[in-house]
Amino acid sequence: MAPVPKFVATFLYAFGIWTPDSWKPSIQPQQPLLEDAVPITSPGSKLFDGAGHGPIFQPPNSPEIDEFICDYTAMKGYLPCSAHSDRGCWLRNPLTRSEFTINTDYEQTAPIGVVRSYHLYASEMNLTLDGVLNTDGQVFNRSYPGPAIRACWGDTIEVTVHNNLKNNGTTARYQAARYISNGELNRLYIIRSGFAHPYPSYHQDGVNAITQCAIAPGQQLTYRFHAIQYGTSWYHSHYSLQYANGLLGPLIIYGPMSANYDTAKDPLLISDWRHMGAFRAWELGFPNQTSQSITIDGVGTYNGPGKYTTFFQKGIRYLFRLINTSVDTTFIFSIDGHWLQVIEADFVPIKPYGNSSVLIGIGQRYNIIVSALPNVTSPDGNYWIRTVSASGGCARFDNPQPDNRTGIVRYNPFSKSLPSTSMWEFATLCSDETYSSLEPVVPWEVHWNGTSFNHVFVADRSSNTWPPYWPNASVPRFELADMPMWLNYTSPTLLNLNADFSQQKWLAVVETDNDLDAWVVLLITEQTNQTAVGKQPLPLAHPIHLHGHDFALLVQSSTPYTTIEEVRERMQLHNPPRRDVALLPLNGYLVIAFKADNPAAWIMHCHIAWHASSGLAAQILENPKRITIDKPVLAEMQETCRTWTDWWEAHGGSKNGWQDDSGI
Ligand SMILES: [Cu+2]
Repeated sequence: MAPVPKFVATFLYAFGIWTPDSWKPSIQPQQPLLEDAVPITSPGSKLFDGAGHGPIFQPPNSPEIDEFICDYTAMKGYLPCSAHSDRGCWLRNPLTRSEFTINTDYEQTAPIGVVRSYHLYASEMNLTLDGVLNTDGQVFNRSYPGPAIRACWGDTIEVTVHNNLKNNGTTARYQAARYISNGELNRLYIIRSGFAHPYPSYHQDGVNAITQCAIAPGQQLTYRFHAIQYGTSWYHSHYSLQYANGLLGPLIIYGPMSANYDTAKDPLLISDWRHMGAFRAWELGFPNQTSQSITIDGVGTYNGPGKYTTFFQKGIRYLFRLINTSVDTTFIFSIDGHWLQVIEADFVPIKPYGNSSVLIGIGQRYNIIVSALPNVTSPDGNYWIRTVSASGGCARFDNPQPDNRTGIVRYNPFSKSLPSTSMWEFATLCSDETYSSLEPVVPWEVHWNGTSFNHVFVADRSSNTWPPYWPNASVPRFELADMPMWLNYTSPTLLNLNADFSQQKWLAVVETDNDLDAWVVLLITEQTNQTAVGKQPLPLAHPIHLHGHDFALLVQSSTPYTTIEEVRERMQLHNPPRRDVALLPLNGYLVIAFKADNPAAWIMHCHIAWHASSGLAAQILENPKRITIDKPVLAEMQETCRTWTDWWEAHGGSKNGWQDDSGI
């Protein structure tokens, strides 16, 4: 596929129209490097007249063959300042010396961008990602992965999700259209006093039964949010197990980086993959909830080395965006003979550190820079890219175990041979990157002197058989809050702020007496009390994901929780690592903290999809008294609920009780 000619891209961009051809550049070897970012000036174009307004330019960290542009028309007097020798700079006003850089506190200020509109169409599709047919695929825009949603730092993103799903592929009896909601967008806005934002966003998180009702089949819903953070993420359906079937895609916000690179690769979505749809596997029970293959960027090979290929030119520094979109697998990414420089964890730029590999939990993202200067010689110039499954229960593949050689770096674009390189030696333990390595560029100082946690969550296996999952008997029940979570699809939390939540133990109300600077501190621990009645341990590492906030990781302990005094001795308050997914270590605990400055209902869940379905999740209802729902927003929410409830009742939802799982 040829690159989209510039005038076409401009047309698409200017009218907010998006087509599949505009986002998926083909891989072509030996591309010329991008220059340092300079404004595009094209005298014939009104959009690009270059006079009297701020800069329009191609972001330096978009992929090599690309026509995507950042439009900072409103940033009068500013120039782009990203350069090969200074990727930390983004925009600078030479007269006022005001600038937006890697050191800018993005939670206080962001550049003014433009509104970008995307449309996602969910539908069924047969998928043959690894050479084996899966007839239960569910995708956005007839593609796996779905289209990249892209924007520049400070843009407003509008995503309209159209639910064209016809059936869900569970069983013939239960074949029914299901709704799609669009999660994982929440980290892109934080509502703060004194910080301008064009739209209220507390209802834009896209979690069914928490921030909205479902989007019924045939319906659509538009999400709007403000990209005050930048970096690498993904979007996915948050309805039950839908993302396991393919409803996901990358989400990239262009901005500065904490180390220098020359050019960027496409985002790499790394995932486990199954030949059977997730709803079918769920119904068949635990033995069937396994994976068969590994895909990179949607490409894999069942029982053999993968086909993903990328090309290097010697001496060039490449930016990679790694995203683990798995259902059940923690991956360790490496490239034979190449050292990695890690520069961003989730949405948080960090001080660069080097490693031979990087461990990526489910839902986590890392930006890395790879210099094309291998430290071992490969005669044919080919090197394996590897995605090794972490050990200790952090992956569950059928035999034959998938090949960890899932991609190839080629220095010679004409070579067709397979690499003969050896893997770096590294540990495969299922534990996050070293705590002290993840040092954010923009620091947080956490102030906490409490004598108790705001809430304590214990991850365990429960003997509860309520709430009613379908099929009721055969699925395990996990819990974070003394009861497996179960969400009512027709009644989202945000429309029930005054309800009595006492029976919903998975919902934690956090109130800070209107002090938006107060820190909320949560303990999340594995169940290690063998005598707890009705509880059993869940001895695995769990990737715990919080919506609505980056959290400071005050303690990440691989030894069991003892006392709060021990926590106070161990916790790091000065610029701790922060992110939005952290591995709860096997038999250990996490202490996380965030400022209660984003009042809304946020979900916190294990990102192993089977575990979330089994109820290993909780809701944080943050300062509910500060949540005011504007009339138009309320009307839209109620309309979404009305169309969903109509559809749900018409298809016997409440009567048949065919909600498969926790709801997420
Ligand atoms: Cu889990």
